Amino acid sequence: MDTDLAARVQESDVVLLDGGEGTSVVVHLHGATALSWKCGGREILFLSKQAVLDSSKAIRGGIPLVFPQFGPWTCGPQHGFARNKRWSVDSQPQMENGTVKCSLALTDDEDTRKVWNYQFKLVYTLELTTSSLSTRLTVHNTGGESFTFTTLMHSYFLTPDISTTSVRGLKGLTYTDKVQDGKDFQEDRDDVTIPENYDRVYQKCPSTVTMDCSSHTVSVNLSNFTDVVVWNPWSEKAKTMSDFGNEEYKTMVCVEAGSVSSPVEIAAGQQLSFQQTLKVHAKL
Ligand code: TA6
Repeated sequence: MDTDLAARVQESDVVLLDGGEGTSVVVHLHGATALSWKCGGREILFLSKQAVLDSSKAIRGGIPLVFPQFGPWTCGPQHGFARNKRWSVDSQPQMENGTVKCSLALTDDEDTRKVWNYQFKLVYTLELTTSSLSTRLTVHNTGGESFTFTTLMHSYFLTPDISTTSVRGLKGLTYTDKVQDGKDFQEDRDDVTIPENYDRVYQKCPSTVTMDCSSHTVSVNLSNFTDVVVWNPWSEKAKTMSDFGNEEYKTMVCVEAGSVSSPVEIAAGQQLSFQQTLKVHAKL
């Protein structure tokens, strides 16, 4: 783990997946939030220098997990409780045929049932190879009645410069623009550049979208997710976030795999899995 990251966390709060050859992932048990993903020595995830890592609030960066509610929530803070709870290690990191696997779990407790009275178990599995990271969330309805939820992997990607960064694979999709009063629009660009505050929910997404920046690309392959959120707070909103530097919008973009545009129903006893597979392609 980077020495500067090691200095910001308690060893007992994090799990390290070490793939060797400059490949690793550091996951914080608070929210099962991946803080860092190094691929061939390159850091792929953005983590704010002002992110709070003492488990007192959701982590600003990495891959926060959103469950059971994406966006504003009448039962509690937006984006639900999963990113603000302490997860347990379900299976320790293990290398198998060149892939490091690890899983974390979260089950309902009196705090969650107080705000959202359903029984569940979430199992979050990370699989790391020399060029990819897969993150899979399996939702188990362990109660006696069905419930609905929305879920998302709120991935923050590092970029050398937002002005030379784009997202590909969104052309032709309908998106809900939260910056324009939630109105729907059609994307007509092959390369979606981000010149200002973007907060868009692209719906019925193809299996793969790609974040393209000057040094590398990250392809995001969706499995069972239906939507992709593209978010950058830009300068004005950056100033309103205490755990985000005023200039940090220039070196990050969120490309978030989710099922958020319509609620997902899960029957009693059923389990549903949602996965993103992230692949890095360095530019020569
Ligand atoms: O995913 C985009 C978004 O929903 C934005 O609207 C913005 O609120 C962002 O999430 C961050 O939310 P947070 O609660 O982590 O500050």
